[in-house]
Amino acid sequence: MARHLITSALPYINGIKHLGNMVGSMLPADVYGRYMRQRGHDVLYICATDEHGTPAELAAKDAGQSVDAFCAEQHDAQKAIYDGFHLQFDHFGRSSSQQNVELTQHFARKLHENGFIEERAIRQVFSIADDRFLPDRYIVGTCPHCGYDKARGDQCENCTRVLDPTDLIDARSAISGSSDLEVRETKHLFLLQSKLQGEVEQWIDASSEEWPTLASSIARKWLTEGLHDRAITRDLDWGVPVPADVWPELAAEGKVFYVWFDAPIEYIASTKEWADADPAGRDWKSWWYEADDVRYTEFMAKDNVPFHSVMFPATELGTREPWKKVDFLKAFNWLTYYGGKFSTSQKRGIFTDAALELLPADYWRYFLMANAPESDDTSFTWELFSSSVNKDLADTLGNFVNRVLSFSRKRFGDEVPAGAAAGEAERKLGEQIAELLAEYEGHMEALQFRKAAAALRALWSAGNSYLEEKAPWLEIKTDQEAAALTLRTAMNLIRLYAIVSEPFIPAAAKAMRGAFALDGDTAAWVTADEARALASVPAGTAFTVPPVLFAKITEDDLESYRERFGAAE
Ligand code: B3M
Ligand code: ZN
Repeated sequence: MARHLITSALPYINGIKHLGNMVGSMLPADVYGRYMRQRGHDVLYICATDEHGTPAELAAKDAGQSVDAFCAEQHDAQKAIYDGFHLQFDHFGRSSSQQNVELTQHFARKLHENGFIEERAIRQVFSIADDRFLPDRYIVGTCPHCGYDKARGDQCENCTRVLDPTDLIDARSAISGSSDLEVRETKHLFLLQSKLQGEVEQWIDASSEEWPTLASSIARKWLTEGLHDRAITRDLDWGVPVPADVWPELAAEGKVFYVWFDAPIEYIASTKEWADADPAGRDWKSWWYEADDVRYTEFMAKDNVPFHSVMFPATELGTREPWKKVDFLKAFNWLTYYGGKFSTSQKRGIFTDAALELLPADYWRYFLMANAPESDDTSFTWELFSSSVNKDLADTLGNFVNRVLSFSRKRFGDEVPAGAAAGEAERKLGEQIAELLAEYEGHMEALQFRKAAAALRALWSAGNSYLEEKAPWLEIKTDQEAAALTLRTAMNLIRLYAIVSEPFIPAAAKAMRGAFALDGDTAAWVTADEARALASVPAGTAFTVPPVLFAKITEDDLESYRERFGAAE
């Protein structure tokens, strides 16, 4: 049994996230975590809300709340939604936790001791209209590299290049829109990434080989551009304070650490939050410190790759302490809405809260993973969504389950019928299911989710082909025993589907598994032999017929969704 540490990019605290945010981080992490748990591994899935930085401050101000109260409320609101999507975090923490303050300050002290932090006077953008220094994300302007006119002072989300605010053309305050900006001198702490370039390159060479190209190519691009020393403090009221014992002057000025310095450290701190809830039974450090027995997989969207593949490992290396670095970095492209960006402000696209109001989580989980933006962007359209869920979930899986159980109950009662002994058709089916199962497992181990969903569909389709070929509704006219065998075999397929579908559609999987009264039944994975035999549900097992698993989306539904959420312009 291996130990698998899984983290997904921390959603910013401000605002309910849209589906694109979830499909590029938390959802695939959950699918993978569920699968690894069912395979019997020791899994720890950690996430948290990313609560520092100007976004939280400004959003709290707009909400007329203190930042802490705003963050506490938003954290719970987001967590409730993720519970609705059946995301099984072992802990969903908060980057404003005391554990993160202590760990972030510890990292800063060690980096300082080892000569990787330096105090420098810099010229920073000050907004007269807002009477404050403007952190990078709150300076917007035109990107000097690609001309994108909504580039942020820290990164251009169009060409993903990392920027400094003074690079921007026609810079203006994102708070007031004022371009009445001036550059003033102020002191900040710098992480001397340039001194760690060689070590980071060595680490990337040694560890990024198996990463998806999307992740390794972005990491290499950033390394090729050269690691620049980066300011890791800000003039904000909200954030991890600079420790006064090391930097008394900056602490007295109320400087806090840059959100991207403390946020990745929250992966560790959130693990400590988890352990602090049960100190006798949980050991947070064994997952992160000298954790050579742990395999660490990260999930994120591509714009987060630079910070995770270079800056955070550089920070860990600079402490000269054995903190666990990522083993596999799974990065995703974007989910767009009819080819355009989801937008909170322009209310374009589906947000996680609205999605759950419309349809159960399984519909979204399946569609998003079966169409995950792995090698390219995926454009969400209502037409693609409805055809995918109607065909795969309602027709192929749901219909199979309902017609097998309903027909058997009608003709043979509430117990799995015995019937004849398995014949050549069942042997062939068993071989086919075992092969498809192995294919599915291969894609899941490789974190290829679209391919895994395709293999899962093939498993569901194999059951339908068997049913059509045997046609128990015809067999029963001449050979009851044959019809019973077919139905018993199909019922064993239903239980197998319940187990192997759980990572993608946990609620429907639970309903399928719950149909059979099997003592001590668990979601433990199916072995190849069990797949071949298709006999885990013995004759005589009592069963019930669950409600229809997936109601189809109608044309009227589609019309109303397009109306409410917008459609192709
Ligand atoms: N809060 C997600 C984003 O850029 C950012 C991830 C932090 S992970 C340490 O939207
Ligand atoms: Zn750009």
